[in-house]
Amino acid sequence: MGLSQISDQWWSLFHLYNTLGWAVGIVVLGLLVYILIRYRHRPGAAEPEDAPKGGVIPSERGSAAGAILLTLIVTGILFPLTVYTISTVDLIEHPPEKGTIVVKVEGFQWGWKFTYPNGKQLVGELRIPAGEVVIFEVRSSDVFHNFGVVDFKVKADAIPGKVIKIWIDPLKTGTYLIRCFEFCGVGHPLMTAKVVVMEPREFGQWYGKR
Ligand SMILES: [Cu+2]
Repeated sequence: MGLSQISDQWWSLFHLYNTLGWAVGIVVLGLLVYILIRYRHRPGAAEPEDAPKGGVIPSERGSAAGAILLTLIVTGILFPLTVYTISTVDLIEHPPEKGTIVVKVEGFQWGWKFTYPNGKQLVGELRIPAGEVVIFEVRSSDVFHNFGVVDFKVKADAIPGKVIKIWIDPLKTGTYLIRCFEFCGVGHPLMTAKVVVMEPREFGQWYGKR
């Protein structure tokens, strides 16, 4: 947590879906086990009165009020989830208007090349300052690749002839993994790079004048 705005939102969305998934799973499996025990076959014992009969549709179909209530509860859960999910995708796909650094990212068989606004180039390593917005313009010089900055939870296709923008705002210094997420030939498993998030002052010394 606290790695970037997008990864924070991604994780809170993940925990929300994970918690709901567990809650639904426990209720469904709990009911299943309860029913298996309650209506199990007991030699000699009479069937419970409310036991379902094979091939017979129960005449009691529940109440309309119950059906409406359940529909409202399900909608009340799913609608906010949809809105939250769409807003997260929207955040990832729309870089802030004023990006401080725009780095051109070029995928090739098999590696990643990074070009900075001042012409500096790096292959296999991306250096960026902490606390700033970094926009990536992702492209490819040969086949389809996919540029994924794993811990920051962003990914973009690298497609020849196309430029796709994604962004991150790293808040913590450190070294993180970049890798290709689209099978692109025999070298694909080795198509990684690292992103080094530096103290702004240290980055400035390396980068020079902006
Ligand atoms: Cu690849």
